[in-house]
Amino acid sequence: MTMVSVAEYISFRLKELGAEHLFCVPGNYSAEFLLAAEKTGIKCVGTTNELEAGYAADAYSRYRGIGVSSVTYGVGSQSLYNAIAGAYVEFCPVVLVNGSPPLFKVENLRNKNILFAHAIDPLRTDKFIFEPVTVASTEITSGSTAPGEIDRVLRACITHHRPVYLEVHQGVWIEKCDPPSGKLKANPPTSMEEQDQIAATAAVVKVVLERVANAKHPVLWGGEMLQRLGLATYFQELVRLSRLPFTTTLMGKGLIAENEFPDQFIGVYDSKFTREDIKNVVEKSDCLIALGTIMSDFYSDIVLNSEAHDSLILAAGTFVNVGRPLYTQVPLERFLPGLISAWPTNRRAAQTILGLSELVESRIAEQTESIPVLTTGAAVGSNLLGGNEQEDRFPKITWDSFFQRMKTFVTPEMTVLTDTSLALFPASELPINRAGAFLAQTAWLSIGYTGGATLGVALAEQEFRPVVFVGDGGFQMVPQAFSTLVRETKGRNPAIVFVMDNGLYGIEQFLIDEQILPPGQKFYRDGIANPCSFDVLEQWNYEKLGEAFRGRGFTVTSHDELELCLAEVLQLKVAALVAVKLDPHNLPRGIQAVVSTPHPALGFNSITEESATTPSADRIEVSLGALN
Ligand SMILES: Cc1ncc(C[n+]2csc(CCOP(=O)(O)OP(=O)(O)O)c2C)c(N)n1
Ligand SMILES: [Mg+2]
Repeated sequence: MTMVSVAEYISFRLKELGAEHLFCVPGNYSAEFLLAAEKTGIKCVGTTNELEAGYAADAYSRYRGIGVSSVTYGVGSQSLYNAIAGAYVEFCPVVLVNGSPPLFKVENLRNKNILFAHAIDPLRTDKFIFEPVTVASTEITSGSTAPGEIDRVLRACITHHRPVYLEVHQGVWIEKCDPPSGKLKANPPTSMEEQDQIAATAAVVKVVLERVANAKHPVLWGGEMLQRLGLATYFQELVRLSRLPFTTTLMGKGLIAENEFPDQFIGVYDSKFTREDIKNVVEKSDCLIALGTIMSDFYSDIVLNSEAHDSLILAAGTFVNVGRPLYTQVPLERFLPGLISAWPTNRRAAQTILGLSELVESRIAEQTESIPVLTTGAAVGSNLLGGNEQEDRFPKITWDSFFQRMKTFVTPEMTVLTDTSLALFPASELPINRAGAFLAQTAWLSIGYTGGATLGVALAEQEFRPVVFVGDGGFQMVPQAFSTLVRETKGRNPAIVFVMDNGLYGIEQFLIDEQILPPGQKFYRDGIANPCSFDVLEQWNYEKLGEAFRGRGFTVTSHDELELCLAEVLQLKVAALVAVKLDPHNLPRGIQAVVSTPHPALGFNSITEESATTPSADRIEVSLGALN
């Protein structure tokens, strides 16, 4: 048996698990690993900072089942923390490969107070701080223990679909060990667990089917975990077989092609800002079957409202709630096939659901509706952008008019990424007609995520063109990531990045308006001239920035300019950065509706000490906090 180095061992295993790329910022502590990975055929993609590398690995893992980020100790890994935490929350199997100082340097620090580069104190701090956001970690100190430890940690990663931490001491990378033996597989359940799972699944399937049979308006609600666990085709089969109307979460958008069952797809149910007609069908369902939903507070109303909760069936992870009763030992990968095989063949017609056919018709009609043109006077106070008379001759771009245009611009050959910004809401209505063609980080919600995630998607799914909608605030978090995109997507499917340039941290201003500012001082609702000073963003010249990063840059303020830009961008062989100028006071429809008609559920004008203690006010706090 030919021995291999520890660095080779890790590389072989990562390649076997599906990593053809890894995302890195090099450091001498980990250089030996990068050299070995490249030799093994893993492309080491250098990034402009660690956060970019982490976001890229997260997105890559969503498509490939594994994502890898390699950094150096302390200065590197600790800049990566946000990305690993997000991957943990959103169930992304990311491997953090960290190179660390050799033992003698730690000893020198401990005994002689000589700092090694990136030392915090004698303790090996990195492993310790990553523990809360990883499902397994190890510190490899010798070749002899390496194979077992590496396999243990990687197995945990693919079993739990969550990040792991793999640290190797400098010098140990080149120590010899046995080569990998056998294929690495997720930990199987013990035979006892398996028996329990089979019995529990059969029991819960029976109860669920009884519920469905007695319900008037059952609705299927597909969630992101089905994508993560590779179970989307079961959902597709259930939709086909049951003929029930279905929706998805925002994060699970594009779980299956939205035009595959046009009469059944009601649109995305994303939050309390969802259109009323979609909300009506979902929230009034007497049997809402949520499959693989990460219950973030986007959906807290359903969980916290007792009536809705009683009619909710929630299968996620390894349990199923049927209303309140909880059935454990029912993993999704068992529950879905179990449900499908027991589903009765006497199908109900989808049209029996109240309001469904009207909803479906209007949703389909809206995909091709003409663009609503804004007369400039309709938007309040454009002084932040320095409104100018010449521009006013052309139809201005608004959130709604832009996204209406995007409904026909976006094709199944594109993968749409949407950053945490106001764009999340109108993007939820884009037609996504290919499974997997939509990505947003809507549970962790870190602004700037798409900066790195686009790189991950571009390399994991090279046959599709990434199209990104990011707020100006989000873009300014990791702007230089655009230069990596230029390099990595040149000549293939170059990325198109739309920066939604409203000049401010819009959502933050919206939340402050609604939660904190007194009546009369609200930027959006009262139309006052300036937002809070800390929500104002610098007006960058994105057009020049696009060029400076060796891609192309555009600025569009009117629909005429947008049309010219879109035509040109589609012909480009290099990534494009397009600044879409928006009136800072403009809001997408779903949010506007909340602002212009005080919504009792949001408790406007009533966030007083008194009402803050009522149960409904608690709910408000939770739901608005979703984007904070
Ligand atoms: C890394 C990070 N920092 C801060 C926040 C809080 N936050 C949520 S939304 C938001 C504003 C986003 O502004 P922008 O990207 O310009 O989008 P807009 O809301 O204007 O559409 C901020 C700062 C966050 N979610 N993530
Ligand atoms: Mg903004």
